[in-house]
Amino acid sequence: MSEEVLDQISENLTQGRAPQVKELVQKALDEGVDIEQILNNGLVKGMGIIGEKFKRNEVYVPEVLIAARAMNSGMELIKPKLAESGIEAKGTACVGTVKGDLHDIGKNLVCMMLEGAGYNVVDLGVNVDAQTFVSSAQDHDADVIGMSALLTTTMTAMKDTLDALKESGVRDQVKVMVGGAPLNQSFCDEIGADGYAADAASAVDVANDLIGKN
Ligand code: B1M
Repeated sequence: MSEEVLDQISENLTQGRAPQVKELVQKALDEGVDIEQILNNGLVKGMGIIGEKFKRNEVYVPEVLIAARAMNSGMELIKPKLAESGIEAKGTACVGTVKGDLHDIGKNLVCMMLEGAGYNVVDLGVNVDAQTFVSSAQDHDADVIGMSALLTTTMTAMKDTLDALKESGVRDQVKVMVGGAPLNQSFCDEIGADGYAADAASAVDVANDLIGKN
């Protein structure tokens, strides 16, 4: 029975049906299904399916955004209970678009995917300077810093953050993941970041690899 409702949550999420997802999550809670199961075998599973389809170009940005909205509608019911239950997030990721850059669609997708995969995500927004990345990593005890850039003129700001992390002595305590259309693996290597992800679904794989949570 519980498996059936979990499958329905996952299926409706992939279809982007927010009201149904919310209703089904409430039904599962009423039936006494474990919240970790609702999260992992319902919501996160559905978001994972969408992520894989997005990677294969079987769905596009609008479908992912709609699925993420459905995920959030279920999460509204789960979040307060998660805090009570003491279930730990996979890790904390502070994610932002670098200084001088206002593009946030890709960064938002990365945040949604990470959240969907069980991360506690601190969305720093756009035009984030190096010091803000550093202090938010310290304040939130982040496992991962995620930087996004869409402009060839702003991708260089990523190096400033890496330098600032070193100067503040926290570089060894946090993994740095970078992404955005003008980037590639060799740029990531060149600036000394820990991981590069080509798309939002891969960002989850890269973050998991970086913190050893596969
Ligand atoms: Co801008 N823009 N834009 N723009 N814009 C581009 C990026 C551009 C390629 C367009 C072009 O000329 N063909 C060009 C950059 C050229 C270059 O640098 N080589 C450009 C330019 C020049 C500019 C302005 C300078 C234009 C001007 O004013 N003269 C200006 C700059 C403003 C600024 O940032 N300071 C500007 C402004 C804008 C808008 C405000 C109008 C708007 C942004 C709205 C918003 O984001 N809220 C905008 C848009 C929409 C675009 C395009 C059309 C689309 C970008 C987008 O959202 N893509 C873009 C052209 C294009 O790409 N076709 C363009 C969809 C998104 C899902 O993809 O962001 O790549 P993307 O994210 C992907 C991956 O890259 C990856 O995962 C995502 C999902 O798969 N990813 C990560 C991204 N971040 C990641 C982080 C990770 C991991 C993966 O880990 C942390």
